[in-house]
Parts: sequence; structure tokens; C-alpha cells
Amino acid sequence: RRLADELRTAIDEDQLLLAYQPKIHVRRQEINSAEALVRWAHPERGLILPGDFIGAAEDGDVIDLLTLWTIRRAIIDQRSLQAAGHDLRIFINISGQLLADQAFVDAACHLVAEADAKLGFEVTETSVIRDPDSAIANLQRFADIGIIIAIDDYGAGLSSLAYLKQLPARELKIDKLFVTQLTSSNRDPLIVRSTIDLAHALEMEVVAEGVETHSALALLTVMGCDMVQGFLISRPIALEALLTFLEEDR
Ligand code: G
Ligand code: G
Ligand code: MN
Ligand code: NA
Repeated sequence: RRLADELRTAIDEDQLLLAYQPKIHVRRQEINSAEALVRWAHPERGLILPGDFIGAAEDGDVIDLLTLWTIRRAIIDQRSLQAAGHDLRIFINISGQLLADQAFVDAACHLVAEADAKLGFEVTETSVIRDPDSAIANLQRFADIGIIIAIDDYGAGLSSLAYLKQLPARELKIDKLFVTQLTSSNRDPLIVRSTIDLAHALEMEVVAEGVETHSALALLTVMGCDMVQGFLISRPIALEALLTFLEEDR
């Protein structure tokens, strides 16, 4: 069977899981959000990572169902976190093609507004290129109901300052490509510093992804980076592990 068809079954039979990777606000020293990353507990093949099925979900037109499932799950998990005293905004990755899918946008807005959930959506700049007008209009609809828009993988794809200027984004996530070797490279710190300055000038908060070492964290702190995410803080973990992690952090 095609992977996309198998995925439909997987969604119906609840074979998908979310892992959460916390983000720390550097100056406030607090975990204020987490990124939800989907996994597939395949009955025969074991745990499959999104890199191996998101492409098939996009090509086979199940990415809308998958993402609506992700939003529903994240809303439920956020309530569990809130009940335990942890008020985290949960960020969900949204594929570019969904920004031109009105039925998806309507359904997503309905789910989030009805639940009054505190979510964020991560989109890449590249995803806006296909149909910039409808993508920007739909991102604005999300922003209008309180969803924080984050630009994901910044600098790694087809970046255009024209989109940066127009997108209703409040967060910019610097791709791990520039962060994992931050303290051993000559150019990466220059790129990261100027990106932080640019984002701040545009009144966006900056998240560094792929923070793996204390030395990278120290340098990012000096550079005024607002938030960090990466293996140094935590790998993506199940909700139960996230709850334990937050308790220990308290
Ligand atoms: O850690 P990891 O292998 O989970 O993530 C790999 C990639 O999969 C990331 O680029 C991430 O944006 C993407 N991804 C994870 N979950 C989702 C999802 O729910 N929807 C989409 N579109 N992409 C996702
Ligand atoms: O593309 P996106 O940013 O949505 O996906 C995040 C991806 O980065 C996931 O595959 C996640 O496992 C991975 N990741 C998260 N933290 C780190 C890190 O500190 N180092 C590296 N190398 N990868 C990371
Ligand atoms: Mn992401
Ligand atoms: Na990223």
C-alpha cells in the first residue's frame, strides 16, 4: 500500500504520537513554549520519524488530516500541562501547501478558536513562495485569533527579505545549520548576530535551534538571542517526560 494510504489508517487508528521539544526564554530563564514534532508508531516498522513520511503525506494529500490531528492532540496536551500548572504555548509545524488550502485554514481556525488554545504555527519562508498572497492572508487570519507565527529554518531555504517584511510573524527561528558549529566557525557567529539584530529591528523575537553546547548558549546570550531550543536543553520527548522535566525545572 502507498505510504499516504497507510497514513490515513494510522490517523484513524491513533498510531501517531507527538514529541515535545521545550524552548527556553534566555533572559527570563523559563520554559515558555515547546515545539510539537509528530512520530508514527508503525505496527510493523516501529517508530518512524517525520522526515520519512511528511513528504508522502504532502504528496498524497493527507497532510491536512495529519495536521488537524496534530492540532487536536496539541490542544489536549496543552490542557494537561495547564492542569499541572505549566502554561506553555505549543508550536506546530505547518506545511507550505496548507497555507493555500482554505478548507484546512477554516478547520484549523475553528479548532483553535473553539478551544481558546495558546498555540503557535511554524512555517518556512519557502512555503510562502508558491502563492504569497493567499499564504500571507491566511497567516494573518491565524495571527488574528492569537496564534503566534514563527518563521522556521530561517536562512536555510529560499530566504527573501521581501517576505520577512510582509509576514505577520512574531518569532524568527534561526536554522540549526548556523548554530550547531557556532563557536567553532568564523562565519556562523557573524550570520547569527546580524540575523538577531535584523529580527529585533523588525520587532520579532529570535529562537536559536540546534543549541547543543554551553559555549553556544553563552555566545547566543551575549548576542541577545531571546530563546533557545536544542539537545542541550532537551531532545523532543513524550508529554509525560515533558511534565517530569518541567517539574524538575521548577
Ligand atoms: O525531530 P524531527 O525528526 O522530529 O523533525 C524533522 C522535521 O519534520 C522537521 O523539519 C519538522 O518541521 C517536521 N515535522 C515534524 N512534525 C511535523 C508536523 O506535524 N507537520 C509538518 N508539516 N512537519 C513536521
Ligand atoms: O525543521 P524543524 O526545526 O521543524 O525540526 C527540528 C529538527 O531538529 C528535528 O528533527 C529535531 O529532532 C532536530 N533537533 C532539535 N534540536 C537539535 C539539536 O540540538 N541538534 C540537532 N542536530 N538537531 C536538533
Ligand atoms: Mn519547526
Ligand atoms: Na527548524
